[in-house]
Amino acid sequence: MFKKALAGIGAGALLLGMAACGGGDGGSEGGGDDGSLVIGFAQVGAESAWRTANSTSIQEAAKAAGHDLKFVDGQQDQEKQIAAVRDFINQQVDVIVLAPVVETGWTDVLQEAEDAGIPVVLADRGVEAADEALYVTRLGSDFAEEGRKAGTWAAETFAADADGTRILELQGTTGSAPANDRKAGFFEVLDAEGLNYEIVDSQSGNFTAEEGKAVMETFITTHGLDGIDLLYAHNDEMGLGAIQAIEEAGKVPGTDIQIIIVDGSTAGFQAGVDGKLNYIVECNPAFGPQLMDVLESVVAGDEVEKFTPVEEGVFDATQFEAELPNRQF
Ligand code: GYE
Repeated sequence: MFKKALAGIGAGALLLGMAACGGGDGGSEGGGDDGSLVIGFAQVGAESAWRTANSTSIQEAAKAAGHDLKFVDGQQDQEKQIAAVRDFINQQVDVIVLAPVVETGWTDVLQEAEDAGIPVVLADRGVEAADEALYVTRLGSDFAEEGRKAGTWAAETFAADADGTRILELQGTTGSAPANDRKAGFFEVLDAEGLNYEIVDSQSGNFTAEEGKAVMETFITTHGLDGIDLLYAHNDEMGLGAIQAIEEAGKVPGTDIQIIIVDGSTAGFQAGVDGKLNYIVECNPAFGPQLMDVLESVVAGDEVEKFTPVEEGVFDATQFEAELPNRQF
């Protein structure tokens, strides 16, 4: 439509118009002629320090790159995220970034974006494999690998535990990619290593401190803590909430029960320095600048990998203190 309106008013103006459309086929793709993009970002929510750091990283990187970022906080609610994506489609943004709260239920809205000619890039979390053709690429963590890292430490730490390792698990948001994959990767390694273990209980704490604490209180009421060897919490907040519940029950977290967390926030590392937990699998939220590169490539029509993992480490008790000052969130 834009090109049509410009037709007949001179080749120079037409070229300018095409540049504004990124040389696309008349859709809204391409960004401004200064290379700036209008980006619609449907974020999960603000449930954790990780999430806040991730939002900040993406907002700052967009600003630094001169892009216009339309940011919507989905409040951990898929319906809100779907509404945000539809709104971005109506606004004809250049590219949509979606951090899907859960893996399923995206087919229709992703199809709508494709029909509108607007590319979708997943940031952080993934969607089910059936929807793979409906997004361009995902930039984020390898959650299964994070689970395997946690499992590797647990299998080594409890290898000599002859009467079996009794495990509690605090899962992330039900149906989310990190909850599904951190669980799968963890138990994959325990099984592969032949650890003798029992899952005493496993419930979702929705990635928040409040729910993590509440679920841990229920675990303690139901099973007690005597004879429980390990708590595997899928993120820092749930682990920190659980630590409070354990202390309130008169036990010593990190000693009476060993604890693994995933993320590695300042508060998580501080708890490690204080001896309250035993292993941290890092999940890196600071991929804003990398995301801007990906978005620019996608809008330019360059080939991009279907998945770009961010780099992440692991830390045990001997490393907590030295690493604490390096934490960015
Ligand atoms: O681990 C957790 C957050 O999707 C990787 O979401 C992210 C997870 C992160 O709530 O703290």
